[in-house]
Amino acid sequence: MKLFGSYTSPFVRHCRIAVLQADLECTFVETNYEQSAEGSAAMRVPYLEHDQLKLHDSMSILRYLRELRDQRFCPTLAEYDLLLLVNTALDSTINLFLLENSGLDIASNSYTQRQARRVEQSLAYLNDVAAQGLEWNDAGIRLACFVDWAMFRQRLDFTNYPALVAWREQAQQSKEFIATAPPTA
Ligand SMILES: N[C@@H](CCC(=O)N[C@@H](CS)C(=O)NCC(=O)O)C(=O)O
Repeated sequence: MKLFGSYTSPFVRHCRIAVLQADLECTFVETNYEQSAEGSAAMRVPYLEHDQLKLHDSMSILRYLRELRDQRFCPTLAEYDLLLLVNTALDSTINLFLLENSGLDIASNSYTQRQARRVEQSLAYLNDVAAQGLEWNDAGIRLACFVDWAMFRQRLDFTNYPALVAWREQAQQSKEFIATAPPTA
């Protein structure tokens, strides 16, 4: 089994955590933009190959990895919905990051303004959810990967979201979360 990705992507990190948790034999193939454009129809990382199987999104990869160990992926509707909400906020944050890096003025475009509002509204909601308590399941892991990535890239201000900061601190107790941290240099 081969997992293609980068060491900084939060989507890839979540999959790497699942590989470690499941103690699966899996080769990590570091993959840049050019290689992912060749290797995946979605032109993104992560993607996974296992024998004849090819998966193009972290969600299907996670489901596959969990099922290889006879676990159900997102067994409750509440966990699934939370995972999707975290993912929506993460997608928007990363899109804004990539658009800004490509030279777009994201402050003056009406759709990127909407994306930025989506992120803030999601963070406020997720902060309330985190304050009530989270579990180290796929929704909780994705949220920790998101917050850690946003801090690593200095993309978001978490001053008003103390429960999200606390959740990231709690995540540091997971050996898989520590082992998959983005490189600092
Ligand atoms: N929905 C996808 C999102 C993956 C994604 O956005 N990956 C980013 C890296 S963090 C990427 O490869 N972006 C390249 C691009 O958008 O061209 C998943 O969950 O796997």
